[in-house]
Amino acid sequence: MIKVITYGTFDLFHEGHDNLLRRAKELGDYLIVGVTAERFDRERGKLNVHNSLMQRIEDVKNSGFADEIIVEEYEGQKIEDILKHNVNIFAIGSDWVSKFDYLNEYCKVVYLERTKGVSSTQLRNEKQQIIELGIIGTGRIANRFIPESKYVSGVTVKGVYNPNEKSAKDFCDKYELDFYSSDFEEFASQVDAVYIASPHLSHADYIRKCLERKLHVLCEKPMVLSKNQAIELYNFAMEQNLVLIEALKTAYSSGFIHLISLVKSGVIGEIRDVDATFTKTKEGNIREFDPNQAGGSMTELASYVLLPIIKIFGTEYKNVQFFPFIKNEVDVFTRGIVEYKNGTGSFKVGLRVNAEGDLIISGTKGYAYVPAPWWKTEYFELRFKDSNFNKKYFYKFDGDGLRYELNEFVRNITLNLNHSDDYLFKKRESIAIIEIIDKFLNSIKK
Ligand code: C2G
Repeated sequence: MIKVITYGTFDLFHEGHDNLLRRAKELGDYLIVGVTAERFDRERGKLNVHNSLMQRIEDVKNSGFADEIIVEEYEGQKIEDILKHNVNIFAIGSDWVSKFDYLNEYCKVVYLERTKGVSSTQLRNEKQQIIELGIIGTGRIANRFIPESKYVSGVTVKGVYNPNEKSAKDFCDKYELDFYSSDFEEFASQVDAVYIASPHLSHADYIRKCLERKLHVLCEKPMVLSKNQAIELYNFAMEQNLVLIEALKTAYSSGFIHLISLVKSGVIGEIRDVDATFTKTKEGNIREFDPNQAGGSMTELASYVLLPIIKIFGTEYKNVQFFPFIKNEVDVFTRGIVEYKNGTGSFKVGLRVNAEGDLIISGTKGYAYVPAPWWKTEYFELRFKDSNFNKKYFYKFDGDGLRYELNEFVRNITLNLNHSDDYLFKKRESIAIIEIIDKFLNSIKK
């Protein structure tokens, strides 16, 4: 019996896929089809897959050509599959010519002519309206956002707004955008969605104005500094059937998502402590040290360190305590403890202090160790008393990571998820984090 294997995402199953599977099957007697897992696609930079793994498997099954369907989960799996299933032929479309020659060592490699004029990308673009995005603000983060946005399909950055016309114009020229404006109405009328990258205290007002003008909003963290305001704005977005999400890149990246699901599955037992640190050493007369612009370590960095705590222990904490070091009215360092019924969340944030930026999740059976910078989760270990059971996990965290939050924003708009709470970062989690920052700000008020 001649066994053939082929792989693919098979998103929005089309004629090209059907032709490929038919010809692959004709090469032998038994066809195995490997369908890519969501995580694997994200890792290899395919962020825009529309159909779920279940749907894609169903589509391959319905083609009637597959004798067996497997899931492709990681780099290097092809060799293992070929050996495990005693495969004779590896077949793949001609867009991959020469890329899989290394498999010749294990079986015959056949590149099948690709069907012209049809592709998942083209179908995705046809199905998906391209979202025209405007950026509010022209600071450091806005500058980092533009190159990242190129990696996300279904969205294009059209223009920029800054009340200071010169800053808007310079930014527009630098990135060759279509337009700039210092007039909010004019700006808002030319886009479908906005990314708010302005200073913290301006967020709430901009969000409200954008939602009133029927624009979806992706807002830098912390979205706002008051719990009530967060609830009010999320509700307003839902009433308007608009997407509003907080741009916290870690929450949308595959390494972090997997870490949380592993820990929640109980592999390291019941969790007693989550200890997260994020510090920087900043100098100068910058916004971060300005009390009139809500400067300080907590407003700047607490969204990150509270994320794993809230994700693991939930939003119902019993108490929270802060130990800040304040200079010129802003906390340049804060240690905090969030108390839960069965454990604690500990964190350290600082703008003028050096500390190891790692994350340790301690459980009754073992612990998870994520080295610095844990907020760009590329690697972590699960460690146990018997080190033979230790396990290492590797991921890709591309670029600055801002592409992950934008990708989630586009996915939410395209799939109309604003009512479902099917966000990777839930509204109630975002609200709980904002509430803690809110409590902190009140605690240091004179
Ligand atoms: N294909 C084709 N004709 C098209 C489009 C796709 O023959 N018009 C083929 C591809 O060459 C591939 C298969 O259909 O062999 C699945 O295509 P995709 O779903 O785009 O998957 P891909 O990203 O190519 O994944 O590990 C994954 C594999 O390496 C391939």
